[in-house]
Order: sequence, then C-alpha cells, then structure tokens
Amino acid sequence: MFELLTGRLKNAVDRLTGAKRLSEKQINKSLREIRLALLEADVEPTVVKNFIKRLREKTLNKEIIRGLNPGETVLKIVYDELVDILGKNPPELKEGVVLFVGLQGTGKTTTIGKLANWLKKQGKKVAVTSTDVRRPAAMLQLKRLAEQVGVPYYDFEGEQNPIEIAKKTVQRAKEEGVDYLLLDTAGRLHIDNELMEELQKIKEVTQPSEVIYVADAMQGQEALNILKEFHNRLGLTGVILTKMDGDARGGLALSVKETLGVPIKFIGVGEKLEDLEPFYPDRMAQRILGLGDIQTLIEKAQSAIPEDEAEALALKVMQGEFTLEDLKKQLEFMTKMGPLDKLLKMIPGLGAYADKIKIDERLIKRKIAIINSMTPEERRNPNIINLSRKQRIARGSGTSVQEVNRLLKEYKEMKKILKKFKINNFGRKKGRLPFRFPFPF
Ligand SMILES: Nc1nc2c(ncn2[C@@H]2O[C@H](COP(=O)(O)OP(=O)(O)OP(=O)(O)O)[C@@H](O)[C@H]2O)c(=O)[nH]1
Ligand SMILES: [Mg+2]
Repeated sequence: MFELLTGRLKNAVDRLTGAKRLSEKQINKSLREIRLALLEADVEPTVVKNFIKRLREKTLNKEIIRGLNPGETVLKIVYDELVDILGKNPPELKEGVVLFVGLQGTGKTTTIGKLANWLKKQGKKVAVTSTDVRRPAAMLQLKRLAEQVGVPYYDFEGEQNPIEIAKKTVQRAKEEGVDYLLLDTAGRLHIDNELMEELQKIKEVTQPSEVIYVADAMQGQEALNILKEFHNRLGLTGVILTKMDGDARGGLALSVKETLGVPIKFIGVGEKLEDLEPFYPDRMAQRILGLGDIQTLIEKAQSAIPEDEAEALALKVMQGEFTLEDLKKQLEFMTKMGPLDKLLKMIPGLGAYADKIKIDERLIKRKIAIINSMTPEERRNPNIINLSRKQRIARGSGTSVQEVNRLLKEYKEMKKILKKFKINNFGRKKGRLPFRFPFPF
C-alpha cells in the first residue's frame, strides 16, 4: 500500500532525523522533496501546496519538542500534519440507513457484504437490499453475500422501481428494528443525470444517516471531480476506498478529506469478506512514514524525563517510599511531554483508544494544584489529612473535597501497584523507570 509514497517520504525525512541542527536551507530542501513525493503520488496540487505551507510555518518557528532533536521534531510535525489531512479522528458510522453510491465496478456491492460482516461482528443487527433493478445479477450477488454473512436480504421480488424498493425496504427495516440497513444502488460508467436523479429520490425516501461514496483507490485525483459532483448532489457523509491492496499511489486517500471535507471511513484491502478495515488516520500516517521510525520517536519523547530524576525516582520506588511529592513530579513530567492524547494516539495499538482514555491536561494541573496546597507534613504523611484539612486543601487549590479524596485514593492505588513492582522488578535497567506508570486518570 502506497509503496512509492512511503519510500519517497522516508528518504526525505530520514535525512532529517539524523540532523543535530537544521538550517532553513536544509528544511527547505526537505520540504521540496516531500512536495515532490506527494505530487508523484497524485495528491491534488492545492492539497499539496497547503500541506507544505503549514509544514513550513510550523517547522520554521518551532521550539524543539522535549527529548527530540531538530530533525526528529520536523518528522513529528510531518506526522501530525499527515494525520490531520487524513482526517484526524477514527471513523464512526451512524446507525440507520446507509446508502452506498458510486460508479460502476468500484466495489459497492462487495463492500456492503464486508461491512455487514463487520457490523454483525460488532453485535449489530444488519439487513441489506439492492435497488439495482437493471442487472438481475447485481441483486443476486448481494443476496449471496448476505447469505454468506448471515444477515437478511430484504427481497421485493417483481418490484421493478428502485424508489419503491427503497421505500419498502426502509419500512421493513423499521418494523424489524434493525440497527443498520445497508442499501446498494446501481453504478454507471460515468455520471449522468438520470442516475443522479434516481439517487436523489432514493435519498429523499430513505432519509439515510450516512451516504457513503465507494471509490476505487487505484483511481487518482481525477476521481475527485466525480466525487465532488456526487457530494454536491447527495451530501456525502463518508468515503470508502476499495482495492487498497493494489498498488494505489495514495493520491485519493490523501486528498479526499482536504478537498471535500468528507472523511474516509473504511478501506477495502482484498476481495474476501474479512478484507475491510476501519480507517484510522494515525495508523495510516504511521504506515506511510514507516511505523518503526515513529515508534522510536515516541519512545524518545517518553524518556524525556531527566535521567538523574528518573533514577532517583526509581530508587525511591524500589525502597517503597513513593510520596505525594513524587506523584507531583510524575504529573508535572506528564504535562511537559506535550499533548498527551496526541502522544497516546501515536502508540500503535493505543491509537484507537486514545479518544476514550482522554487524558485531560487540565485535570492533571488540578491534581498538581491539590498537592501544592498541602503542607510538607501532609505530603509526607497523607494519613493525617482529615476532613478539615481536606477542606483547606480544596479551598487553596480551587478544587473540591471530592477531588482531593479522588487524588488521595489514586495515590494509594498507585502505591499499591508500585509495591508489587518492587517485588517483581527490582534491579531492572539502570537510569530508566522499571515500569510504566499506570494512568488511573
Ligand atoms: N482487490 C480488491 N478487489 C476488490 C475490492 N473491493 C471490491 N473488489 C472487486 O472489485 C470488483 C467489483 O466489485 P463490485 O462490488 O461488484 O462493484 P460494484 O461497485 O458493486 O459494481 P456495480 O454494481 O457494477 O456498479 C469485484 O471483482 C470485487 O471482488 C478490494 O478491496 N480489493
Ligand atoms: Mg454492485
């Protein structure tokens, strides 16, 4: 997937990562290479232009990210921007009628089969129908797929009017209380008015929660014009790119969100029912830039805690004295690392959950304020913190007694966990914390 682009971009950023210092000239050279790589991958020219413009602004007046050298900082910026143009957030699919549109042979019917399979595995109640009355084989194809997946195909045999089929099938879906009704439509070789009017009518009678355009990723940016036309007429809510298993150059994937503001929701990566993946912009950016590099980057940023402090902290933990003062240091360290949810998103496997975990930096700051409002005695020995002390601490930190209680509880829990580590992990690698801090907040 995107081999050419990946190779080219990797070349451009590899040179950067080694650099201890970067001149404006070097940055410009790299930006030129990135620009060429994107144009060669058939990314829409305005998208490329804006992308490079943002990169230039960010790289030229950027303080170095803690723990990263200048080259790595630029790579991180490229990564963040890439995630941005790919769509930022993981996809979601609203329940209701999902209308599938697109040109002939792009993979609509196959994708409906795959998506029905995927949704069913998520425990959703799914039904499918085709409104493609022109080719009897089209309906048969979807019926077979539905059988394979084990979801109902709503059949209205003899009904030759696509609009009538659409009306009836929505009615039936309502009666049966399905979560998703996936509705297939006929494709054409090119846009024609008749097709568009039919689709608009189907949209009117079905009131879909999603209108999904299925596009063949092998098509380049010329497909964007067709997409625009569909979007203008039908108001697309998402795109599914199929045939990503082929040697697509990536132009469409990188241009859709920026040009139309419509997110890519899934990608098709083969002909089988299982070959569908939700589209995660962060993972895609990692793939494009080379996963290993990004991982190294994250690890570096993670170890940005000064070595001597880490060692002292590790020692304390091993001796079983993890005080509130140490917790405060840990919290301060977390805020220094920059936007935490972004960092989490970069961690392979965690990306999808970063939004759910939602580490709120303001919350961490409040916790630090609570500890700051304690006396040294209280920090050393939290057991003496009674209700009147809690009330004072809450007032002093602009928080509430409940929040003070929560922090103390978290501290106790952490201490418990750390005690276990003391037994299990004693004498691990020097200079590094022998564990990852649990994030109970
Ligand atoms: N390799 C690969 N092939 C795919 C993928 N998705 C669909 N196909 C193939 O593309 C061809 C066309 O797929 P269909 O689902 O019939 O396309 P359609 O858009 O429904 O076509 P019409 O109904 O004729 O408009 C089939 O041979 C599929 O197996 C994919 O992600 N990867
Ligand atoms: Mg079809």
